[in-house]
This record gives sequence, C-alpha cells and structure tokens, in this order.
Amino acid sequence: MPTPTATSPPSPTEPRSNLLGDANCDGSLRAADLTALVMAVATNDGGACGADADASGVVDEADLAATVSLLYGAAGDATEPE
Ligand SMILES: [Ca+2]
Repeated sequence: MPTPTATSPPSPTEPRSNLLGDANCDGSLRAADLTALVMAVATNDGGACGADADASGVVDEADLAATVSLLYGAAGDATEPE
C-alpha cells in the first residue's frame, strides 16, 4: 500500500485552504486562527492561507479585526465604538 508523503487534502475540491481568516491552514475558522494571525502579524512573516482576512494584499493589524469579525460576526454584540 503506498504511503502518502504529505497529508491528504480533506476534500478533492479543496486542495488547500483558501478560507478567509484561516491563518493556520487547517481548513476551518476557529480561535486558533486568531493566534496564528497574531503571530504572523507580530513576526511580519506575511501569513499563510487565509491570513489576509480582509483581502487587502497585506497581513497586518486590520486582518486581526477582520478575523474577529469572521469568527464572531461583524454585527455581534461586542461591536467596537465608532
Ligand atoms: Ca489584509
């Protein structure tokens, strides 16, 4: 039986994660992505997968807010003041 050299994609239509906010590339959006994004911003490494949550082309603090919105809802009850 052949042994795969890399982890198999979870779905044939989704070879790698393009999910916005999926900063840790695990294919789902959860609190761990926020941690991964904080590290990406802090280390200025450009992030990976969906780290550029606001699709601006750069991974920066704005993506933290965008990821929080994706995670918890932009119209949640913890909205920031204008
Ligand atoms: Ca961005």
